[in-house]
Amino acid sequence: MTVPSTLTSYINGEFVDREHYFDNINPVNGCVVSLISEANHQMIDDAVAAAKNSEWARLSVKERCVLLNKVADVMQAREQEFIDAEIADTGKSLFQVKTIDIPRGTANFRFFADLVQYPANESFITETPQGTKALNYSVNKPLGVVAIISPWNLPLLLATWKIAPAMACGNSVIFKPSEETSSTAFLLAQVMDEVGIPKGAFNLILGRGHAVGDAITSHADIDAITFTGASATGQRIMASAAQTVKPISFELGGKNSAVVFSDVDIDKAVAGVARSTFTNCGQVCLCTEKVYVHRSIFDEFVGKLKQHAAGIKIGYPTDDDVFMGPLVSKAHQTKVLSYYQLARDEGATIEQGGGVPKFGDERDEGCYIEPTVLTGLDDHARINQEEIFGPVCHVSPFDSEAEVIKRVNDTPYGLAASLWTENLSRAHRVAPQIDVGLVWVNTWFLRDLRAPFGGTKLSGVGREGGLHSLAFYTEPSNICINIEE
Ligand code: 6OD
Repeated sequence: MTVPSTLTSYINGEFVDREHYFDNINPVNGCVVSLISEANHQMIDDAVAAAKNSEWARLSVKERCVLLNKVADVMQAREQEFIDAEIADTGKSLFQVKTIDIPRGTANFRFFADLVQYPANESFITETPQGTKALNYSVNKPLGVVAIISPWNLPLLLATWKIAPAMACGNSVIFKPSEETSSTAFLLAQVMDEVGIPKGAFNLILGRGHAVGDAITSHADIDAITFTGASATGQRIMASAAQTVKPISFELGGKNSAVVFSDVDIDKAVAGVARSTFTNCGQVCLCTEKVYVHRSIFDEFVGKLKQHAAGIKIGYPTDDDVFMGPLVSKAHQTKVLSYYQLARDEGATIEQGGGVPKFGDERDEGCYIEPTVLTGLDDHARINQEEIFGPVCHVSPFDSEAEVIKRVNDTPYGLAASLWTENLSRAHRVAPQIDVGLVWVNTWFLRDLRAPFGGTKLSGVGREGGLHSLAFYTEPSNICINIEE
């Protein structure tokens, strides 16, 4: 496995090592993978100034798209390095990195480089009551300098989901990845450099939130902020953005439900709910944490879900058939374990898991955790209200459609839900009544990059995806021309 040993920021087309380092830890065994050179405020000012002055916005759309497609080509050519780096930072399984994280990284660039070339501008022929005629048309201009702050759970996927449309629209970016996962961000900066992206168009700032995050989000010359991460951080960024009334786009936390109706094929539904709960160790904002199962099939469903969880292979991310590696960090392992303890304290039945697996080797120093299935709590238990972000779900019985809709919506979050039913009318009837940004029926995390993505309530502000992304990353300016003789 080859992973860069020192990670630095990339500002105005140069890699900048401030020689002030913190450790990047491998969650498999707690060892240091690399050193991260932390940026300072001067470097942020330099990056923002470079972004403002970059020639990127002055390139034609076609020129920008050719370059962004080249970024995707080089990422693909260096796929193995991206795979190794993502695994070293996160411990996620090779299968997942190869099938989800890295392919979506390149797909994001290709998709937005294509999409941005086709939308028409709005135009109207206007006739006033007095008989004056005018042509109104709008031009969609880049916002300027966009700050992109991305999380550690799907590092390359979620960063490029924002970097690609922002740059395709002609913005320069200041990209701050999570301090837990800087390796693929650093590789991406190398790719931008290799491809010859104009200086200042892409700037990478590495460092911890307290050291660099606040200085970026409060910077007066940043024109917009897009962020994926915890709701509490989103609230802080929103307050900071309010000072200069910056546009924001936020994908925040979730407390997502799966609803299993009595008409399902139970084995298929168990497999689907398990995938939605345990993928990436539950560290996807879309993962299921609450499962509602019709009372008539509740016992059978719980029995099969327990069996499924018990059979999940946990181990080294690159070993064959491993589905779950470790959680991302010790701090996160401590947090998820505190919820396992809280479940006990609140009186839950631990149907499966609830602890830390023992390996008898270096992995015991890592951040592993057991996939866990809980039952027995009511909807207002903290376990059923707070986002845990681990491989755990609580399963409850329900009796009627109206009841379950009410219970699913009884949360401060509104990101995603999945419905499991063979009854098409029921699916159409129930889905729009769930107060979330995304409802999947008989599937989960099946993505079309054109579809609106985002959440309601504490789960976010705005939508990205397809034309929604282009709308966020541009500012329409209307031009009204009098066409009277
Ligand atoms: O698939 C995507 O585009 C996306 N934004 C996924 C978000 C997952 C959050 O953890």
